Amino acid sequence: MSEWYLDFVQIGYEPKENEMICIFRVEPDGISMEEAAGRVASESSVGTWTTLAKLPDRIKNLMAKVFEIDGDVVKIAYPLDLFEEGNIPQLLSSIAGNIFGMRALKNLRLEDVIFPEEYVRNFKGPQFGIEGIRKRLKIRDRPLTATVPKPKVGFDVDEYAEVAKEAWMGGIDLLKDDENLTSQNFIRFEKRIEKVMKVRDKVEAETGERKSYLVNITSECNEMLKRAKLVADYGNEYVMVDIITAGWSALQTVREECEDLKLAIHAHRAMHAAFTRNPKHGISLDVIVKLARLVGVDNMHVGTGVGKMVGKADEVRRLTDLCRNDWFHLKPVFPVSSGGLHPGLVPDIINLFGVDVIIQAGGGVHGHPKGTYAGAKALRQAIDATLQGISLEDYAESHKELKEALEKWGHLKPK
Ligand code: CAP
Ligand code: MG
Repeated sequence: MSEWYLDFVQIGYEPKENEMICIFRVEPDGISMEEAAGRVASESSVGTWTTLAKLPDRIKNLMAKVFEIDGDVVKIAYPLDLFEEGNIPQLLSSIAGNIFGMRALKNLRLEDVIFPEEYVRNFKGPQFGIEGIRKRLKIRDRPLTATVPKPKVGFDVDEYAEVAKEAWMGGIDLLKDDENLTSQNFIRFEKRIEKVMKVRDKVEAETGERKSYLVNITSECNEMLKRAKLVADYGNEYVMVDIITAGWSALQTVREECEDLKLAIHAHRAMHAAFTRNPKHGISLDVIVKLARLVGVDNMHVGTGVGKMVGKADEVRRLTDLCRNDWFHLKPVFPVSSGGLHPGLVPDIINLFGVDVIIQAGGGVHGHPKGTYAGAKALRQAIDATLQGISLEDYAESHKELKEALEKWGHLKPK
């Protein structure tokens, strides 16, 4: 076995302040942990499978260094010159590329990346941040509410606009397209946004409350830019992007465009579980959330801890902290809690997140026995009760929509 990989192992090395640190979970396949760790460091920086006839000293300075091995956890320091400023695809091609396919490993998971300020400052980050969103929507001191019309796809434009009206009139702040609703032949994007924005204007006039539309522009990149411009023309505040299926390059391009268009970005993470949920192999959501905040999304799905999707409370708490903590110049991201939520789970969500959260309920609004309008009212009533420290049951005595929601779902934690 060539000794080459062990050249990338320097246990006890002190990373420089401006080096990037990756934390991996490594499961070797028939080789030592040191050898496996060295191969990860080599393949993700300058090396390949064998020693090379030439390795100029200058390039030696670009070698990644394994500096800590603790059980199956390996820490690797990367010289910053390995990475092009502001280029997420290139970053991932390095620290999350070939290494996942090496036969020398049974499993590999990228658990975390510690970005030095010198790298972070190449990114704009969120355009608005939590404060900026609250200011734009004139909503203070309470969670924002969102709903996705359900069935998730199938309505035509008129039906969809009707659901939007019912939801917004019932008190929902943000109407959200589902992740797989874009511009199907029965609900073309241009027609949908024209109709929904007319409804938005009417409902704002009637309720005096700000309403906004998380409109899904996910598509080929140039088409996304076209759709974003149309969204801005209608005076909407947001676009929504399925950031994993659309891809990091597209997200960076959309972020640039949204700076000029003054549009906030709602990030849906559909497909993340293809590589995040296996604890032995893949990439953690911690890394995904950090990348999304670097690029500059304003809202990010982080799970519920009690709903239908995987993701326990401690993970949700950790991801929420990554959205909202102090991170150099970057504004905080609004965490979105979604997936099997309904009024009966609102106390759990507010207990987990506090008020700086967007609570999305699709089925939990449109599945209300009395329909969307009542479902929206029930969600807002559950939030009001919780913020006043009143139990849902007590509050339901004088709020029939909440009572009806509790009769159907109680405090059910759906699968
Ligand atoms: C929720 C949802 C969201 C999930 C995504 C859905 O609908 O619209 O896409 O929350 O999962 O399609 O399932 P319900 P996550 O409110 O009806 O469950 O937020 O974990 O990324
Ligand atoms: Mg959805």
